[in-house]
Amino acid sequence: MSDSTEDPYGTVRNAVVLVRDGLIDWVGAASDAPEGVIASAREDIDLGGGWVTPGLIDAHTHLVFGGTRAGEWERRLGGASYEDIARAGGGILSTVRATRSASLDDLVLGARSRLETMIDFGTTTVEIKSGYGLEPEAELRMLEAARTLGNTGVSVSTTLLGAHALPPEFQGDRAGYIDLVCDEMIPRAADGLADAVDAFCEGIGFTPEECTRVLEAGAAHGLAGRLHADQLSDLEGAALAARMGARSADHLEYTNEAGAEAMAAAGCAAVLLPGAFYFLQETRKPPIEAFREYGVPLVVATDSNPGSSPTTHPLVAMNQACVLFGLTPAEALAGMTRLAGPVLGLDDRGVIEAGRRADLACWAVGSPAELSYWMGGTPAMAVIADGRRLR
Ligand code: DI6
Ligand code: FE
Repeated sequence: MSDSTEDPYGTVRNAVVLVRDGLIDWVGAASDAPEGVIASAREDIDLGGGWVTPGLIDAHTHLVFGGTRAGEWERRLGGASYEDIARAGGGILSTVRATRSASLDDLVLGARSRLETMIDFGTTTVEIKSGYGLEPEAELRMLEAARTLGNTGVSVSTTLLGAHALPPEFQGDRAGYIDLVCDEMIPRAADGLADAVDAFCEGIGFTPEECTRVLEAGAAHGLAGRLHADQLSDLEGAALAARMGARSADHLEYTNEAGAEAMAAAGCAAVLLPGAFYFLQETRKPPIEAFREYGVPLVVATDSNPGSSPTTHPLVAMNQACVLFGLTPAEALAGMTRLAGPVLGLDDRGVIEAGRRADLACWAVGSPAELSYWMGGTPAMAVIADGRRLR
Protein backbone atom coordinates (compact mmCIF):
# COMPACT_ATOMS: atom_id res chain seq x y z
CA MET A 1 0.00 0.00 0.00
CA SER A 2 1.29 3.46 -0.74
CA ASP A 3 2.58 5.35 2.28
CA SER A 4 1.17 8.63 1.12
CA THR A 5 -2.38 9.48 2.12
CA GLU A 6 -2.08 12.18 -0.55
CA ASP A 7 -1.90 9.60 -3.31
CA PRO A 8 -4.98 10.31 -5.45
CA TYR A 9 -4.65 6.97 -7.21
CA GLY A 10 -4.81 4.71 -4.15
CA THR A 11 -1.66 2.96 -5.35
CA VAL A 12 -0.90 -0.58 -4.28
CA ARG A 13 2.59 -1.73 -5.22
CA ASN A 14 3.57 -5.32 -6.04
CA ALA A 15 -0.10 -6.07 -6.09
CA VAL A 16 -2.12 -9.19 -6.68
CA VAL A 17 -5.69 -9.13 -8.02
CA LEU A 18 -7.55 -12.39 -7.58
CA VAL A 19 -10.48 -12.78 -9.97
CA ARG A 20 -13.20 -15.35 -9.50
CA ASP A 21 -16.40 -15.79 -11.52
CA GLY A 22 -16.00 -12.42 -13.19
CA LEU A 23 -15.57 -10.54 -9.93
CA ILE A 24 -12.58 -9.22 -8.03
CA ASP A 25 -12.19 -11.60 -5.12
CA TRP A 26 -9.18 -10.11 -3.40
CA VAL A 27 -6.76 -7.26 -4.08
CA GLY A 28 -3.73 -6.06 -2.17
CA ALA A 29 0.03 -6.24 -1.89
CA ALA A 30 1.29 -9.74 -2.62
CA SER A 31 2.99 -9.73 0.80
CA ASP A 32 -0.39 -9.16 2.51
CA ALA A 33 -2.22 -11.93 0.68
CA PRO A 34 -3.90 -14.35 3.09
CA GLU A 35 -2.45 -17.81 2.94
CA GLY A 36 -3.70 -19.75 -0.03
CA VAL A 37 -4.99 -16.75 -2.02
CA ILE A 38 -2.19 -16.84 -4.55
CA ALA A 39 -1.95 -20.63 -4.59
CA SER A 40 -5.70 -20.91 -5.23
CA ALA A 41 -5.44 -19.23 -8.63
CA ARG A 42 -6.11 -21.55 -11.53
CA GLU A 43 -4.47 -19.23 -14.02
CA ASP A 44 -1.69 -16.79 -13.38
CA ILE A 45 -1.15 -13.67 -15.49
CA ASP A 46 2.16 -11.99 -14.72
CA LEU A 47 1.77 -8.36 -15.71
CA GLY A 48 5.49 -7.76 -15.55
CA GLY A 49 5.44 -4.67 -13.37
CA GLY A 50 2.83 -2.81 -15.43
CA TRP A 51 0.22 -0.55 -13.80
CA VAL A 52 -3.27 -1.96 -13.50
CA THR A 53 -6.28 0.35 -13.56
CA PRO A 54 -9.99 -0.36 -13.72
CA GLY A 55 -11.12 -0.99 -17.29
CA LEU A 56 -11.96 2.36 -18.86
CA ILE A 57 -15.60 3.45 -19.01
CA ASP A 58 -16.45 5.69 -21.96
CA ALA A 59 -19.77 7.16 -20.88
CA HIS A 60 -20.62 9.21 -23.99
CA THR A 61 -20.15 8.04 -27.57
CA HIS A 62 -21.99 8.05 -30.87
CA LEU A 63 -20.04 5.03 -32.10
CA VAL A 64 -22.70 3.68 -34.49
CA PHE A 65 -23.13 5.69 -37.72
CA GLY A 66 -22.82 5.53 -41.49
CA GLY A 67 -20.26 7.43 -43.60
CA THR A 68 -17.75 10.01 -42.39
CA ARG A 69 -17.65 13.81 -42.46
CA ALA A 70 -14.11 14.38 -43.74
CA GLY A 71 -15.41 16.64 -46.53
CA GLU A 72 -17.30 18.83 -44.06
CA TRP A 73 -14.19 19.05 -41.93
CA GLU A 74 -12.21 20.31 -44.92
CA ARG A 75 -14.86 23.02 -45.40
CA ARG A 76 -14.62 23.94 -41.74
CA LEU A 77 -10.85 24.24 -42.04
CA GLY A 78 -11.57 26.67 -44.87
CA GLY A 79 -13.63 28.84 -42.53
CA ALA A 80 -17.19 27.44 -42.50
CA SER A 81 -18.67 27.03 -39.02
CA TYR A 82 -20.17 23.84 -37.56
CA GLU A 83 -23.47 25.62 -37.00
CA ASP A 84 -23.59 27.12 -40.54
CA ILE A 85 -23.02 23.67 -42.03
CA ALA A 86 -25.76 22.23 -39.82
CA ARG A 87 -28.22 24.98 -40.77
CA ALA A 88 -27.53 24.31 -44.48
CA GLY A 89 -28.64 20.68 -44.07
CA GLY A 90 -25.15 19.21 -43.61
CA GLY A 91 -23.59 18.21 -40.31
CA ILE A 92 -25.63 15.73 -38.32
CA LEU A 93 -28.16 15.46 -41.18
CA SER A 94 -25.49 14.29 -43.61
CA THR A 95 -24.67 11.44 -41.22
CA VAL A 96 -28.40 10.78 -40.95
CA ARG A 97 -28.60 10.22 -44.71
CA ALA A 98 -25.67 7.77 -44.61
CA THR A 99 -27.02 6.00 -41.53
CA ARG A 100 -30.55 5.58 -42.87
CA SER A 101 -29.20 3.85 -45.96
CA ALA A 102 -26.94 1.50 -43.96
CA SER A 103 -28.05 -2.02 -43.04
CA LEU A 104 -27.75 -3.42 -39.55
CA ASP A 105 -24.69 -5.38 -40.68
CA ASP A 106 -23.09 -2.25 -42.18
CA LEU A 107 -23.63 -0.37 -38.92
CA VAL A 108 -22.21 -3.19 -36.79
CA LEU A 109 -19.20 -3.66 -39.05
CA GLY A 110 -18.26 0.02 -39.05
CA ALA A 111 -18.72 0.46 -35.33
CA ARG A 112 -16.97 -2.78 -34.46
CA SER A 113 -13.64 -1.68 -35.92
CA ARG A 114 -13.83 1.57 -33.97
CA LEU A 115 -14.73 -0.30 -30.80
CA GLU A 116 -11.85 -2.75 -31.28
CA THR A 117 -9.47 0.22 -31.14
CA MET A 118 -11.13 1.43 -27.95
CA ILE A 119 -10.66 -2.02 -26.43
CA ASP A 120 -6.98 -1.98 -27.47
CA PHE A 121 -6.71 1.15 -25.35
CA GLY A 122 -8.36 -0.29 -22.27
CA THR A 123 -12.09 0.40 -22.70
CA THR A 124 -14.29 -2.28 -21.14
CA THR A 125 -17.58 -0.37 -20.89
CA VAL A 126 -18.97 1.94 -23.54
CA GLU A 127 -22.14 3.95 -23.85
CA ILE A 128 -23.48 4.23 -27.41
CA LYS A 129 -26.21 6.64 -28.53
CA SER A 130 -28.58 6.51 -31.45
CA GLY A 131 -29.42 9.85 -33.04
CA TYR A 132 -28.47 9.48 -36.69
CA GLY A 133 -31.65 7.67 -37.71
CA LEU A 134 -34.29 10.23 -36.64
CA GLU A 135 -37.06 7.86 -37.69
CA PRO A 136 -38.25 4.96 -35.58
CA GLU A 137 -36.87 2.08 -37.65
CA ALA A 138 -33.46 3.66 -38.17
CA GLU A 139 -33.13 4.73 -34.52
CA LEU A 140 -34.01 1.23 -33.35
CA ARG A 141 -31.59 -0.28 -35.88
CA MET A 142 -28.79 1.85 -34.43
CA LEU A 143 -29.64 0.66 -30.92
CA GLU A 144 -29.75 -2.93 -32.11
CA ALA A 145 -26.32 -2.50 -33.71
CA ALA A 146 -25.04 -1.09 -30.42
CA ARG A 147 -26.48 -4.01 -28.45
CA THR A 148 -24.90 -6.45 -30.92
CA LEU A 149 -21.48 -4.98 -30.12
CA GLY A 150 -21.77 -6.51 -26.68
CA ASN A 151 -20.44 -9.65 -28.36
CA THR A 152 -16.97 -8.05 -28.40
CA GLY A 153 -16.85 -8.72 -24.65
CA VAL A 154 -17.25 -5.10 -23.55
CA SER A 155 -20.38 -3.89 -21.72
CA VAL A 156 -22.51 -1.70 -23.96
CA SER A 157 -24.96 0.76 -22.45
CA THR A 158 -27.39 2.25 -24.97
CA THR A 159 -29.08 5.64 -25.13
CA LEU A 160 -31.89 6.78 -27.41
CA LEU A 161 -31.02 10.19 -28.85
CA GLY A 162 -34.01 10.63 -31.14
CA ALA A 163 -33.98 14.36 -30.34
CA HIS A 164 -30.56 14.98 -31.89
CA ALA A 165 -31.65 17.03 -34.91
CA LEU A 166 -34.93 17.84 -36.66
CA PRO A 167 -35.17 15.51 -39.68
CA PRO A 168 -35.93 17.15 -43.05
CA GLU A 169 -39.39 15.60 -43.35
CA PHE A 170 -40.44 17.40 -40.14
CA GLN A 171 -39.18 20.88 -41.10
CA GLY A 172 -41.98 23.20 -39.98
CA ASP A 173 -43.47 20.60 -37.63
CA ARG A 174 -41.21 20.51 -34.60
CA ALA A 175 -43.99 19.47 -32.26
CA GLY A 176 -44.87 16.60 -34.59
CA TYR A 177 -41.33 15.29 -34.41
CA ILE A 178 -41.20 15.51 -30.62
CA ASP A 179 -44.51 13.63 -30.57
CA LEU A 180 -42.90 10.91 -32.69
CA VAL A 181 -39.92 10.69 -30.31
CA CYS A 182 -42.11 10.59 -27.20
CA ASP A 183 -45.02 8.51 -28.44
CA GLU A 184 -43.27 5.98 -30.63
CA MET A 185 -39.47 5.92 -30.37
CA ILE A 186 -39.26 6.02 -26.58
CA PRO A 187 -41.86 3.32 -25.86
CA ARG A 188 -40.34 1.01 -28.47
CA ALA A 189 -36.73 1.65 -27.42
CA ALA A 190 -37.63 1.23 -23.76
CA ASP A 191 -38.67 -2.33 -24.55
CA GLY A 192 -35.15 -3.68 -24.10
CA LEU A 193 -33.15 -1.67 -26.64
CA ALA A 194 -32.30 1.48 -24.69
CA ASP A 195 -31.11 2.08 -21.13
CA ALA A 196 -31.40 5.87 -21.21
CA VAL A 197 -32.72 8.80 -23.20
CA ASP A 198 -30.82 11.91 -24.28
CA ALA A 199 -31.57 15.12 -26.20
CA PHE A 200 -29.50 17.89 -27.83
CA CYS A 201 -30.52 21.11 -26.05
CA GLU A 202 -29.13 23.73 -28.42
CA GLY A 203 -30.03 26.42 -30.96
CA ILE A 204 -29.34 23.94 -33.77
CA GLY A 205 -30.98 21.13 -31.77
CA PHE A 206 -34.03 21.36 -29.52
CA THR A 207 -35.39 23.94 -27.10
CA PRO A 208 -35.38 23.42 -23.33
CA GLU A 209 -39.15 22.86 -23.49
CA GLU A 210 -38.80 20.21 -26.19
CA CYS A 211 -36.00 18.48 -24.28
CA THR A 212 -38.13 18.54 -21.13
CA ARG A 213 -40.88 16.64 -22.96
CA VAL A 214 -38.37 14.04 -24.15
CA LEU A 215 -36.81 13.49 -20.72
CA GLU A 216 -40.27 13.29 -19.12
CA ALA A 217 -41.43 10.70 -21.65
CA GLY A 218 -38.22 8.74 -21.09
CA ALA A 219 -38.71 8.78 -17.32
CA ALA A 220 -42.31 7.62 -17.75
CA HIS A 221 -40.91 4.58 -19.57
CA GLY A 222 -38.19 3.89 -17.03
CA LEU A 223 -35.31 5.39 -19.01
CA ALA A 224 -32.60 7.34 -17.20
CA GLY A 225 -31.97 10.86 -18.48
CA ARG A 226 -28.90 12.41 -20.07
CA LEU A 227 -28.64 15.81 -21.79
CA HIS A 228 -26.35 17.42 -24.37
CA ALA A 229 -26.29 20.79 -22.63
CA ASP A 230 -24.70 24.19 -23.19
CA GLN A 231 -22.22 22.99 -25.83
CA LEU A 232 -22.42 25.95 -28.22
CA SER A 233 -24.57 28.42 -26.25
CA ASP A 234 -26.09 28.83 -22.79
CA LEU A 235 -29.69 27.65 -22.89
CA GLU A 236 -29.43 26.75 -19.20
CA GLY A 237 -29.31 23.11 -20.15
CA ALA A 238 -27.30 22.17 -17.06
CA ALA A 239 -30.05 23.44 -14.76
CA LEU A 240 -32.63 21.67 -16.92
CA ALA A 241 -30.76 18.36 -16.62
CA ALA A 242 -30.57 18.84 -12.86
CA ARG A 243 -34.26 19.71 -12.60
CA MET A 244 -35.22 16.61 -14.59
CA GLY A 245 -33.08 14.34 -12.42
CA ALA A 246 -30.84 13.41 -15.36
CA ARG A 247 -27.79 11.33 -14.49
CA SER A 248 -25.56 13.75 -16.35
CA ALA A 249 -25.32 16.91 -18.35
CA ASP A 250 -22.74 16.64 -21.11
CA HIS A 251 -20.42 19.14 -22.92
CA LEU A 252 -21.21 22.19 -20.69
CA GLU A 253 -18.83 24.71 -22.25
CA TYR A 254 -21.36 27.54 -21.75
CA THR A 255 -22.74 26.39 -18.39
CA ASN A 256 -23.06 29.18 -15.83
CA GLU A 257 -22.38 28.99 -12.13
CA ALA A 258 -26.05 28.55 -11.19
CA GLY A 259 -26.12 25.55 -13.52
CA ALA A 260 -23.12 24.01 -11.76
CA GLU A 261 -24.74 24.61 -8.39
CA ALA A 262 -28.01 23.03 -9.52
CA MET A 263 -26.16 20.00 -10.86
CA ALA A 264 -24.36 19.49 -7.57
CA ALA A 265 -27.59 19.72 -5.59
CA ALA A 266 -29.25 17.17 -7.87
CA GLY A 267 -26.31 14.75 -7.99
CA CYS A 268 -26.03 15.28 -11.75
CA ALA A 269 -22.55 14.50 -13.13
CA ALA A 270 -20.67 16.69 -15.62
CA VAL A 271 -19.55 14.69 -18.64
CA LEU A 272 -16.68 16.60 -20.22
CA LEU A 273 -16.07 16.03 -23.92
CA PRO A 274 -12.80 17.78 -24.73
CA GLY A 275 -12.53 15.99 -28.09
CA ALA A 276 -15.47 18.00 -29.44
CA PHE A 277 -14.07 21.22 -27.95
CA TYR A 278 -10.75 20.50 -29.67
CA PHE A 279 -12.10 19.38 -33.03
CA LEU A 280 -14.55 22.30 -33.33
CA GLN A 281 -11.78 24.68 -32.21
CA GLU A 282 -14.01 26.07 -29.50
CA THR A 283 -12.63 28.68 -27.11
CA ARG A 284 -15.17 28.77 -24.30
CA LYS A 285 -14.29 26.19 -21.62
CA PRO A 286 -16.58 24.43 -19.16
CA PRO A 287 -16.57 26.00 -15.66
CA ILE A 288 -14.29 23.35 -14.13
CA GLU A 289 -13.49 25.41 -11.05
CA ALA A 290 -17.19 25.87 -10.25
CA PHE A 291 -17.81 22.15 -10.74
CA ARG A 292 -14.97 21.38 -8.32
CA GLU A 293 -16.18 23.95 -5.81
CA TYR A 294 -19.73 22.59 -5.74
CA GLY A 295 -18.56 18.97 -5.88
CA VAL A 296 -19.97 17.97 -9.28
CA PRO A 297 -18.41 14.66 -10.41
CA LEU A 298 -16.15 15.29 -13.43
CA VAL A 299 -16.52 12.51 -15.98
CA VAL A 300 -14.42 12.36 -19.17
CA ALA A 301 -15.57 10.67 -22.39
CA THR A 302 -14.55 10.56 -26.05
CA ASP A 303 -17.88 11.71 -27.61
CA SER A 304 -16.66 9.52 -30.51
CA ASN A 305 -18.71 10.68 -33.52
CA PRO A 306 -18.07 11.58 -37.17
CA GLY A 307 -18.83 15.30 -36.89
CA SER A 308 -17.37 16.84 -33.78
CA SER A 309 -15.06 14.23 -32.26
CA PRO A 310 -13.78 11.62 -34.72
CA THR A 311 -11.67 9.68 -32.26
CA THR A 312 -11.54 6.18 -30.84
CA HIS A 313 -8.88 6.92 -28.24
CA PRO A 314 -9.88 7.20 -24.59
CA LEU A 315 -6.36 8.21 -23.57
CA VAL A 316 -6.46 11.13 -26.00
CA ALA A 317 -9.66 12.33 -24.30
CA MET A 318 -7.85 12.12 -20.94
CA ASN A 319 -4.90 14.07 -22.32
CA GLN A 320 -7.24 16.71 -23.77
CA ALA A 321 -9.18 16.94 -20.48
CA CYS A 322 -5.91 17.83 -18.75
CA VAL A 323 -4.34 20.09 -21.37
CA LEU A 324 -7.48 21.88 -22.57
CA PHE A 325 -9.72 21.88 -19.47
CA GLY A 326 -7.16 21.79 -16.67
CA LEU A 327 -8.04 18.49 -15.03
CA THR A 328 -5.30 16.73 -13.12
CA PRO A 329 -4.23 13.35 -14.55
CA ALA A 330 -5.79 11.73 -11.48
CA GLU A 331 -9.09 13.52 -12.16
CA ALA A 332 -8.97 12.43 -15.80
CA LEU A 333 -8.46 8.79 -14.79
CA ALA A 334 -11.24 8.95 -12.20
CA GLY A 335 -13.43 10.54 -14.88
CA MET A 336 -12.98 7.50 -17.10
CA THR A 337 -13.30 4.92 -14.32
CA ARG A 338 -14.73 5.46 -10.84
CA LEU A 339 -16.98 8.43 -11.66
CA ALA A 340 -18.11 7.24 -15.09
CA GLY A 341 -19.92 4.04 -14.06
CA PRO A 342 -22.67 5.81 -12.07
CA VAL A 343 -23.53 7.95 -15.12
CA LEU A 344 -24.56 4.68 -16.78
CA GLY A 345 -26.18 3.34 -13.62
CA LEU A 346 -23.32 0.84 -13.32
CA ASP A 347 -22.06 0.97 -9.76
CA ASP A 348 -20.43 -2.45 -9.93
CA ARG A 349 -17.22 -1.37 -11.66
CA GLY A 350 -14.65 1.39 -12.10
CA VAL A 351 -12.74 0.64 -8.89
CA ILE A 352 -10.35 -2.23 -8.15
CA GLU A 353 -11.79 -3.65 -4.96
CA ALA A 354 -13.24 -6.95 -3.81
CA GLY A 355 -16.79 -7.49 -5.03
CA ARG A 356 -16.52 -5.27 -8.08
CA ARG A 357 -16.65 -6.58 -11.62
CA ALA A 358 -13.27 -7.77 -12.85
CA ASP A 359 -12.83 -5.13 -15.55
CA LEU A 360 -9.14 -4.28 -15.66
CA ALA A 361 -6.56 -2.71 -17.95
CA CYS A 362 -2.84 -3.14 -17.61
CA TRP A 363 -0.43 -0.56 -18.93
CA ALA A 364 3.27 -0.42 -19.71
CA VAL A 365 3.80 2.96 -18.08
CA GLY A 366 6.02 4.14 -15.26
CA SER A 367 3.27 6.05 -13.43
CA PRO A 368 -0.50 6.48 -13.81
CA ALA A 369 -0.02 10.13 -14.82
CA GLU A 370 1.52 8.78 -18.04
CA LEU A 371 -1.90 7.55 -19.14
CA SER A 372 -2.89 11.19 -19.62
CA TYR A 373 0.58 12.46 -20.49
CA TRP A 374 1.08 10.60 -23.77
CA MET A 375 -1.05 12.03 -26.56
CA GLY A 376 -2.55 8.64 -27.23
CA GLY A 377 0.13 6.39 -25.78
CA THR A 378 0.41 2.73 -26.60
CA PRO A 379 -2.25 0.02 -26.38
CA ALA A 380 -2.85 -1.67 -23.05
CA MET A 381 -0.73 -4.75 -22.31
CA ALA A 382 -3.78 -6.65 -21.12
CA VAL A 383 -7.50 -5.90 -21.03
CA ILE A 384 -9.84 -7.99 -18.90
CA ALA A 385 -13.63 -7.62 -18.95
CA ASP A 386 -15.93 -9.55 -16.67
CA GLY A 387 -12.93 -11.68 -15.71
CA ARG A 388 -12.26 -12.62 -19.32
CA ARG A 389 -9.10 -11.62 -21.14
CA LEU A 390 -9.91 -9.57 -24.27
CA ARG A 391 -6.32 -8.53 -25.05
N1 DI6 B 1 -23.04 17.34 -30.00
C1 DI6 B 1 -21.96 16.74 -30.47
O1 DI6 B 1 -20.84 17.11 -30.30
C2 DI6 B 1 -22.36 15.55 -31.22
N2 DI6 B 1 -23.77 15.58 -31.03
C3 DI6 B 1 -24.11 16.63 -30.35
O2 DI6 B 1 -25.26 16.89 -30.04
C4 DI6 B 1 -21.94 15.72 -32.62
C5 DI6 B 1 -22.84 15.13 -33.62
C6 DI6 B 1 -22.35 15.33 -35.02
O3 DI6 B 1 -21.85 16.40 -35.41
O4 DI6 B 1 -22.51 14.37 -35.77
FE1 FE C 1 -22.42 13.74 -28.00
